[in-house]
Amino acid sequence: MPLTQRHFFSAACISPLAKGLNRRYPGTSADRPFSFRIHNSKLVSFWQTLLAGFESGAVSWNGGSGIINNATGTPAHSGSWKAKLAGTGATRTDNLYQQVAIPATAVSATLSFWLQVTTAETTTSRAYDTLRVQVRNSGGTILATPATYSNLNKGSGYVQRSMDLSAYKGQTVQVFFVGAEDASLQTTFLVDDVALTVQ
Ligand SMILES: [Ca+2]
Repeated sequence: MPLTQRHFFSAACISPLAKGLNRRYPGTSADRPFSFRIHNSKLVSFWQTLLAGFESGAVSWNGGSGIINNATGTPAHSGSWKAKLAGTGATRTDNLYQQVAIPATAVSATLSFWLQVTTAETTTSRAYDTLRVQVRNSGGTILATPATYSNLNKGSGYVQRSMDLSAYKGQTVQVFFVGAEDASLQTTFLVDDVALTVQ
């Protein structure tokens, strides 16, 4: 657990479970809320989410206008805001990304988010419309595509997805979502509560 003495004393002086305090994870450049848990007077875990969420709107995220929205017709998983990629029934590609430095000292780095897929496609075997989750370097080059979802993942509610990004410790990367739709039959990808959690 890559804690500094400053973190330890901050934790020990407050409460057994604290959340929402702004601290800077060692090796990162911005203060963000962090959480920790104390058991038997010992700090047993410490974690921090490095990505900014959607509740402030399109702040911190890059991509096409309107992707991050609070339209009530496509509800968020939590709060009012979420990202909506594709969903037009016409050929298009929506990009959404945030750049983040994953500290070299992190023990683990896990990307998680909640995804809901609705579609007018009826196939049970062909992925016509896709949402790719990519890791790109700061120049935009694709390093990996840890997950791809499609119209085949349709469902009536949000489902939590997660993937291990610990291979990118010590790197500045773009967490990148690409929603691509073919020429007919809409598929909507709703993404919310994106978190990159390091411990
Ligand atoms: Ca389609």
